[in-house]
Amino acid sequence: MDLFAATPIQLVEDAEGGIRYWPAFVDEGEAEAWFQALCAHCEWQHQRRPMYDRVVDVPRLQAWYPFDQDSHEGLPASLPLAKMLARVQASVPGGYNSVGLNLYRDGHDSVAMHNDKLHMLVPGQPIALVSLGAPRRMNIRAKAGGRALGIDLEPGSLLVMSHASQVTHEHGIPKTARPAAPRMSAVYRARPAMSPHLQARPENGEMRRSFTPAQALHRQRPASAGQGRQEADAQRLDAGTPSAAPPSRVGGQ
Ligand SMILES: O=C(O)CCC(=O)C(=O)O
Ligand SMILES: [Mn+2]
Repeated sequence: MDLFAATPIQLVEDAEGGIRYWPAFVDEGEAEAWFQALCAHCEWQHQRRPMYDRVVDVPRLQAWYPFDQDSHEGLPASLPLAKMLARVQASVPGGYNSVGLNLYRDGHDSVAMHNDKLHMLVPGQPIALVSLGAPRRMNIRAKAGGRALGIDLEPGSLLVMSHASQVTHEHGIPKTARPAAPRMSAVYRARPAMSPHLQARPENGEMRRSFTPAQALHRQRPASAGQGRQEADAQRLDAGTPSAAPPSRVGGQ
């Protein structure tokens, strides 16, 4: 194994490993192959969420694959997700049973500052985030206050956040005015066992649209600004997947 990849940068400290970053977790060629395969073959969805009196777009595409922790049943053979999981497990062992993917088509796509939803995470288990495609900045901020830490998530990198860090810190990917090529994150989590209706991916009342691979990277904008759909990212509602939590809850996946 590459010694470089074996040494994480410690960004936040806590009793569960804090937040750690491996810049060169996999080599460029492998990262690019994973990115291309996931772009082409994931079942990308564009969510819309009710917000006050309107329905707004979630400003990124998403895909979800719950899977069996032992057999990995649920991870499609056409995707490199099982291989990626094996790499994650070798560095940061965990009880992963779900992977959520985000596709940021350009600098307009984003995820607002949030913590991942605690009721959707097994306590003590890590959250492992593999970045692919173009680099994008993630901001990490202590809820207690202070300046945000900005970290440029490189393709082929791994960011691991402890469960405890979701209580103390928030993270987000801000929009950028700079030209930004597509970027993807694959986020492995340990979800608690829950009733079948909660395992279903979308939130109650949520509207989703599917994308073919060819459409996935082509942003479809409203015909005229002002009349079109509003994006949710100015609010904190866009952060994360579907859950049964009340819509006002700040939450990630
Ligand atoms: O794309 C990323 O790096 C962050 C995604 C995230 O925070 C989430 O899915 O909850
Ligand atoms: Mn998150």
